Amino acid sequence: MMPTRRNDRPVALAGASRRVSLAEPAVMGVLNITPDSFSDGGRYIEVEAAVERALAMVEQGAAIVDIGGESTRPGATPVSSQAELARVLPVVEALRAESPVFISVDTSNPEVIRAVCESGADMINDIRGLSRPKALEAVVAADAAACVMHMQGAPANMQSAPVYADVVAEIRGYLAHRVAACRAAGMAPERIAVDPGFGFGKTLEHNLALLRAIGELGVEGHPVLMGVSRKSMFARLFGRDDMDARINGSLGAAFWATLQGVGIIRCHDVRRTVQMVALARHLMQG
Ligand code: 9MG
Repeated sequence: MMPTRRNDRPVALAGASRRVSLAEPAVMGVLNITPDSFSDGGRYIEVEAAVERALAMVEQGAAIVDIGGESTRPGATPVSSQAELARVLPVVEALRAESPVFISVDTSNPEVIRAVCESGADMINDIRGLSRPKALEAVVAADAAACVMHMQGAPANMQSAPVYADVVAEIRGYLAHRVAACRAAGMAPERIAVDPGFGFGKTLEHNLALLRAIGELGVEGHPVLMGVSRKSMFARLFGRDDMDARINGSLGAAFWATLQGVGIIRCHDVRRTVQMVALARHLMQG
């Protein structure tokens, strides 16, 4: 498969019963339902508060809400499928009852995939690229959309010593390989997005190389999802670990990603990111 050329993102990402337009980058708001999540700090444990937060992100311009019940930060310990389901399922059900927003669930577990799709989730965002047994089959059976992400190692150890001969080529190859597996399993092309997995088994230099190349990192016909929001790469880059450094870096990356034709931007700061996308789009049109 040919690498995606700059700015040739597809027109939409489709789930079983809903589509997200990619005429401009779709902003995906992060909703962590984890006690140890690095940004929300477990504040949205209660279902009502989680739904309220999701609706606020939609009001701010999020086209997709990404709900996660297991922390994926470096060093995080895994939780059981039951615990993950108990966190995310009530939120998916309650949000679906309140809103037609495109709902994504960040999970790798087939049991969770089946249950959330039955309850109205449109997309599975899998940091493990649908590599767990039965995960891909569960997505196909639900006719859901999916984002397949690259990760070297696992969250518990991924940042210990990541090594690549050519990070851009290797990740492009991995994404093409996972897209081919999804297509072979029966997924329609308009259901599949790809993600290089910033910070998942990557040093700062790897992340910067990927960000630089993001316009040519995808697989033809499939949108690229970028997730750099508030990541430690910006604390390292700027030599200071505070929220300003992390947010400023994230917004600069969102601006760059828009110029480079990225399809979906995953973020915590929805309003600010929407504004970055709008500015970049205005400049591109002018
Ligand atoms: C769940 N999650 C955390 N970071 C992520 C990223 O960069 N991409 C995707 N797809 N998911 C992420």
